[in-house]
Amino acid sequence: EAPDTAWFTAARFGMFVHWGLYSLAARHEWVKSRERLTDEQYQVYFDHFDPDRYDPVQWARAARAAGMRYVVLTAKHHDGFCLWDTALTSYKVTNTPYGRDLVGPFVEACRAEGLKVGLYYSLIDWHHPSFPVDGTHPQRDDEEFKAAHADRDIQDYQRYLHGQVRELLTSFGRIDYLFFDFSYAGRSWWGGKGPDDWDSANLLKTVRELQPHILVNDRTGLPGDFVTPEQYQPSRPMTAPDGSPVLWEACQTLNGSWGYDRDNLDHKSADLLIRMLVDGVSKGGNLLLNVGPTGRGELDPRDSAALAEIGRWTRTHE
Ligand code: FUL
Repeated sequence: EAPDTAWFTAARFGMFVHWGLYSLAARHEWVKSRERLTDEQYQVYFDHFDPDRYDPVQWARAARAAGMRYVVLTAKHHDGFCLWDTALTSYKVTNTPYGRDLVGPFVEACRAEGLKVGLYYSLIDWHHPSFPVDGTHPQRDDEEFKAAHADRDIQDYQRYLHGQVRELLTSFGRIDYLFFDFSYAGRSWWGGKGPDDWDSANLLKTVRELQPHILVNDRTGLPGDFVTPEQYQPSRPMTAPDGSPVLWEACQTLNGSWGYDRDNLDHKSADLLIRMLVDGVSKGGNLLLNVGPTGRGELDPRDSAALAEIGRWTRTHE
């Protein structure tokens, strides 16, 4: 069995969901890094994580009604918080007041709506004790912290990340798509990590053994099944370094932030979003449009309104 690209090309339009502890802070998913928050300072979001309005069926229906054919959820973002009941850390949803797995119900809801299922997994991790204090790390300016943590062993972290990816691909049935984040073109732009640090070659091998049909992106630092231009629309069909065509998917925010950003009013209009979708498809690409649900698990009404308006257009033109 080979990677299944047919559905991806036919799908054209998917929903990205950035959701985690940072949704409670409500001011960008990089808040821990941007504001140099310590684990102790960030802990308040963990202690209050109780998304009483989480309804993945509603997310999946909103995606489908917009004309989307797949959904990609951040199982773990850069802050390291895990949305499933991983055996490899206690920094997970089942230890918050909410106390239950979030990924399983998400996967089921997508399947029930006939949507393909994608997961996002951050290769960088601002919570794991063995992840080196790199240029993205919240404590990067804290000389005392850096000195105390200078001996962090990325090999140890590597085992953790490989184990977690194995869990994600063996606990929830068929997963159609994986979005790793991030090293681009061999190196990450901050901190200089690349495929050797993640042991990306073996990571990809494991992924393909566990789910041979799966599509994997290009941000392990090694080529994957598709490339991921971020917050820009390519001006022509994308190609590999040798000039051959590649599958591509532009990921786009609604307002510049991926995580729920309460006071951000810089929303793209539905008209613009539809033009971006059409423009991308005309160049052979997909659009992965992001929503940032609130800390309580609801879609932001501004996001829902944009999706509903796009849906009116897609239904007219299907
Ligand atoms: C980036 C991340 O740093 C952002 O937070 C977001 O997840 C985006 C899709 O990828 O590299």
